[in-house]
Amino acid sequence: MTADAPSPLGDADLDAGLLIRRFEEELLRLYADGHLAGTTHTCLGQEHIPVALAPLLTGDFVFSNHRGHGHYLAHRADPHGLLAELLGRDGGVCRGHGGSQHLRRDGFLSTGVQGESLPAAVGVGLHLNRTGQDRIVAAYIGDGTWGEGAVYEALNMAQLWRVPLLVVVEHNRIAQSTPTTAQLAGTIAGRVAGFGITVSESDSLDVNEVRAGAAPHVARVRATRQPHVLVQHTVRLGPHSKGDDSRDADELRELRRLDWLERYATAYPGQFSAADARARRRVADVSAEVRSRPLVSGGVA
Ligand SMILES: Cc1ncc(C[n+]2csc(CCOP(=O)(O)OP(=O)(O)O)c2C)c(N)n1
Repeated sequence: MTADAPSPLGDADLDAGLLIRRFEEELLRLYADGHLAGTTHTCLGQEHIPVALAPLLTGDFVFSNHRGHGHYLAHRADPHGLLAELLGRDGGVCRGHGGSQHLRRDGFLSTGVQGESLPAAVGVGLHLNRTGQDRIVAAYIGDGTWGEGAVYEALNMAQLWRVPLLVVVEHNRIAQSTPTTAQLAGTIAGRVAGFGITVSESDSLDVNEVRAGAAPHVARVRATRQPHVLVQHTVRLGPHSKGDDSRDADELRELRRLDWLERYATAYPGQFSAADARARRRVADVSAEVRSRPLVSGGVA
């Protein structure tokens, strides 16, 4: 991963990335002020991945994980529904039953149980094949989730049954507080190859490059109905959930230097500041409007 100048983005991509960033910063404020109960895992620094992939996966199934707000916002563009879900207000994606980690809407499903999504995604892919659809299933998982046996069982069947499954690995080199180097023998690519599944790997933090790199693989999964694993290296800028970052100050400083949005702001200040003003206004409006809604039963005032 490098801190090179990013390539120019269209406003839609920049708006999508900034919506995720400012939305999650608002969540941290709401948590600190006592409006948000439970926990929340932010994807600060990783927003470029779903922003890059969303246009390639319109109409497809998307499975997400515990760090799923950015996935939902990029793929379903519904900040009101998400915030209402998180705050237990009227109009939440799952009427407040799912919270941060368990969303279900229009083919978007998330689970906070590591590895749980892949067997379900294989089942969905099998159904899509049997019903003659050309839709595919994408599932975002972290590098730490390669410690779950269900991942391997699912990959095995996905390859045997020729399931149109795209596994997107957001490889941020840490699982909660455990560095990946301390828990993963070999490589993810090597493990995937053991199933005869194709794998591609990128360490680009540039939306255009990530999209261009992924596009042929997504098209091949769709056309051949065979799985593919896309390993996307990235940086987790925030703590695992809140206040639980085990990394030292030097490492965090180095990671912040790679922040794709900060580098974009430096490279394209005019476009960035206009888009940022839009995103901040939008998030402020969403937050005020959703917080004015009635609580569903069990919500936190
Ligand atoms: C089966 C299971 N075990 C443990 C946890 C607790 N947990 C939540 S996230 C996480 C680490 C996940 O790391 P990784 O897959 O690398 O994703 P990241 O958090 O880095 O995005 C753990 C241990 C869980 N959610 N599910």
